Amino acid sequence: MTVTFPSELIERLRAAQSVAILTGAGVSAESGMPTFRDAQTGLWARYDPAELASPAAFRANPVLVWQWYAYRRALAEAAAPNPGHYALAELEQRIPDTTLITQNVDGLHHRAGSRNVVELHGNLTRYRCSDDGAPVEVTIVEKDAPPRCPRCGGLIRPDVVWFGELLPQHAWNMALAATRRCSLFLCIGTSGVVRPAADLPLIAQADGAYTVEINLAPGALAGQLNLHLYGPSGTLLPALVVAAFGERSSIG
Ligand code: BJW
Repeated sequence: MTVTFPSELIERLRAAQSVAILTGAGVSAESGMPTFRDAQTGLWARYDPAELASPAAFRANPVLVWQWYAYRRALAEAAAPNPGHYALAELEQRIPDTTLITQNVDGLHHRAGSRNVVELHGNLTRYRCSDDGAPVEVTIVEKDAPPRCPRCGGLIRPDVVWFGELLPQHAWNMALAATRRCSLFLCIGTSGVVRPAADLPLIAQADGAYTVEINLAPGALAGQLNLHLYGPSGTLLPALVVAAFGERSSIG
């Protein structure tokens, strides 16, 4: 598929010394990972993801929330990065000061070869104690119910950020610093409704960066950034890298 991009975007990408990228669930949709605002399927069809991703949900029904994360971890392990993930890894090769800020917890950016990844909402494969907050090593993931913390007996939970919880301070600081120093900010596959991540493109824009949204369809950010490109990120991102830098190297 041939895609034509505005020449201003191509020129800014070629000239950029520093790029910040925010990704959301949409970038992994073409790897078969369900997004948050899509209806879930199968066993999980009757649950709203936004209601499972909260400390209150875990307190009320730790078994249910644990099983949901075990299911999503298995999905992520079976999934492969898609051409959108690989194109972003390629972009980092072309522009070394590229920071990939992701809200995703599936690890697919790392698996595609991106190195400078800031995980704002944690990672599905790490765990911590829900009582004392300390990291816990879980080698065999029990699918049915959360194990107990070997130190204090508290329930173990995934090391992800739920609604009402603070983002990891270091990750947030890294994301903010990259946002403030970039000349180009790409916002990809996110509904742009969950804060504080959704504030980042607007902060970049206020600081003078050229801001671009890539999404399947218009959403909360529509009309707010410098440029909006609508289409699947698995098609648009590889096409953008080729348009700016020529044929891709052998990443992926
Ligand atoms: C494609 C595509 C394709 C599909 N190609 N595109 C100010 C006002 C009101 C509320 C708040 C506020 N500030 C903070 C809050 C509260 C809350 C919040 O933002 N609520 C809003 C819903 C209103 N924020 C928080 O609680 C945050 N903490 C915080 O602010 O702490 C301070 C505080 C504490 C106490 C009180 C108040 C403040 C924490 C947020 C944590 C979010 N956690 C989750 C779960 C992570 C773990 C897990 O994965 O299970 O993060 S919720 C969920 O949403 C997940 C996602 O990372 C995040 C964003 O979702 P995302 O990625 O945008 O996915 P979707 O599904 O929404 O969108 C997919 C998009 O892709 C769509 O646009 C599609 O079109 C597109 N797409 N296919 C391109 N092929």
